[in-house]
Amino acid sequence: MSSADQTGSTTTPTSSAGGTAIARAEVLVTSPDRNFVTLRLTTADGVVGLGDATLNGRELSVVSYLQDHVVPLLIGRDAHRIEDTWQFLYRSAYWRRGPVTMAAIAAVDVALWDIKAKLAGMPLYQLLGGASRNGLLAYGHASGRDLPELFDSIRKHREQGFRAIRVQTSVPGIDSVYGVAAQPSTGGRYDYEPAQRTALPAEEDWDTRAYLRHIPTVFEAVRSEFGPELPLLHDGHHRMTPIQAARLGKDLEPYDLFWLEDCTPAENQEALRLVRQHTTTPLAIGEVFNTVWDYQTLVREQLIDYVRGAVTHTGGITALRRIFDFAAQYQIKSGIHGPTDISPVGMAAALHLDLAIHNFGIQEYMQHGARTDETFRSTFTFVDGFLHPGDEPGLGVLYDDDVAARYPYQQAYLPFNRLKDGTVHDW
Ligand code: KDG
Ligand code: MG
Repeated sequence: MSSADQTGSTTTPTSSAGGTAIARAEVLVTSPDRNFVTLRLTTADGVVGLGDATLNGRELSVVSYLQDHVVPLLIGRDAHRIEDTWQFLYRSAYWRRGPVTMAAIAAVDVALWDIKAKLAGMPLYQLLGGASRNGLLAYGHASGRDLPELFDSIRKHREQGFRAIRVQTSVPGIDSVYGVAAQPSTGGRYDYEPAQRTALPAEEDWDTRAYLRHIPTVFEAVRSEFGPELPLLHDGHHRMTPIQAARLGKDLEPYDLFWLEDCTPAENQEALRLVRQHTTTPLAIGEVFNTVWDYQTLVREQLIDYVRGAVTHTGGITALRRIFDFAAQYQIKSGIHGPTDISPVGMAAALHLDLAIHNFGIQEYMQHGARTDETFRSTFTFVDGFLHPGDEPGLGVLYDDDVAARYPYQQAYLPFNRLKDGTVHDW
């Protein structure tokens, strides 16, 4: 798919901006290892800003939202007016929230922060208050179809430097389970499966009772093999009812998890009251959320311990920063979503924000493939288990149009689940 682009000027209240007026806005689509949508804004003076607008499995909806409804509003606006632009895009649409809208707003917001930091000649984290730490503890994804494969994968992650590890395994009696690498030859690294490049979504199967029986035995084995120190995480991927989640949290308490993620489909925030009453296992939620309102009860009632929002899906740095500041008043920390469907642009934005906020918890780091890294050339580093966004002015990411053009968009879907009797279940 070719890029969409709009140049020229329209009359806006901010069109007297001169050199910092947005002169060009391009929506770029590429699929090096998976689909990515990127917004590139260029000012009249030629300063370029990038924002990630990738919504896994629904990429072209955000392309259309940006291209048809947002880009025409941007031309001529002063790139410096980040807050005003955010409020304008959020409020003037009348229709609020939702993943498509908020991914589009996020892309504009991050591209404007990139431009502002480049104009200031500083890495973005400096504009957000400067570094609050030296590096960002990152967790990687280990998985295995059985314990030997899982142990091997955990060892490989530790060799790569990871000091915190997410553990996902197959469950006896279930053919294909979220988070488990299909091929152990990849080192047990779970990667590209979430958006399969197929014309229809892949069907997987699920059995919560079998899962609840199996997972505590896995953590018992991992703890006895790797000892008590290693921070371990687990993703329930929205599959449990509140009472099932409460049971899993309780059963996992002896293994001292860093967090249990997405134990229930948390659009029902009140469900977490029940989970919380029963377990001290720390809870992390929010990768599918897109505004502060999704966290209102969860934060105010201290029903979670980590906010999992992504810069890309939560309206950008401007909005996610506010969620973290709100959460900080309740001793809730950050755990920004960082799978491979967040592009290197979205990842860089996350790292700048992580470095600046006080209530940083941990950063998910799934590692992109070589083709993605060649398309998006980034300055962020991963050394000895810690990420750092680097010190280039702006975000520190360059988009290579020539490389991107080699990888056209491909239809891709996330899988879905059916229970044994054929009922559709949360994936
Ligand atoms: O797009 C869906 C993926 O980002 C999601 O399945 C990954 O749950 C995920 C995680 O924790 O990284
Ligand atoms: Mg998750």
